[in-house]
Amino acid sequence: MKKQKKVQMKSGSKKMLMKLNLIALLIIVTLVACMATTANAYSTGFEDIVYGSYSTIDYSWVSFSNNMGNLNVVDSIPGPPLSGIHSVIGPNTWNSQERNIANFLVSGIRQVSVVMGDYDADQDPLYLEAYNSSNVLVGSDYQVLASHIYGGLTLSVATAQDISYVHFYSGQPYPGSVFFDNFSAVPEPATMVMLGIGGLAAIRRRKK
Ligand SMILES: [Ca+2]
Ligand SMILES: [Ca+2]
Repeated sequence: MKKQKKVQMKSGSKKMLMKLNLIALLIIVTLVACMATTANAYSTGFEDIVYGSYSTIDYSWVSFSNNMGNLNVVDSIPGPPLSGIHSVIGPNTWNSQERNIANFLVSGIRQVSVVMGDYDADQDPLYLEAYNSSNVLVGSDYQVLASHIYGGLTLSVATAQDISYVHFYSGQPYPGSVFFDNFSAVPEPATMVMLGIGGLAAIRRRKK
């Protein structure tokens, strides 16, 4: 900011204008870099969690749990897009009410994606449901993993409202019988874009 004011005070010459353009370009590049970083703000493939059984799997930004029992970090990777050597599966109760849950510990989450998959044994209907802090459904995704597939599908939601938590699970005939991996969450991209536009507008005004 100080630099820009100094440049403006000397003003006049084409050189100075070029300098201003360069500064504007640098700011734009920085903003774009910030937005790109924000686009991948939070993610985990569970590679950092030791194999075992957990009532909750906790990160600074999210807490994972299952309404029917413990989550199990296992070495089952049926195929892509599951990846690495760690995935997670619930208690596998075959109860249609079994839900994996991710409670966000940070505010402003607007996009969520998760990979769910299985070995080829059965067809898996896959569900992702996003709720706001008033327990209102604000977004959902549904896909069916065919019975011959070794691997999974990526389910995602993007909403205009803040997401407080998501449920993700598989339905009949064997509810709960899928592994999940590569969970990611993106906070408020709209706000970041508005900040970027505001910054650019300020630069334009200064140049005039
Ligand atoms: Ca993994
Ligand atoms: Ca299954």
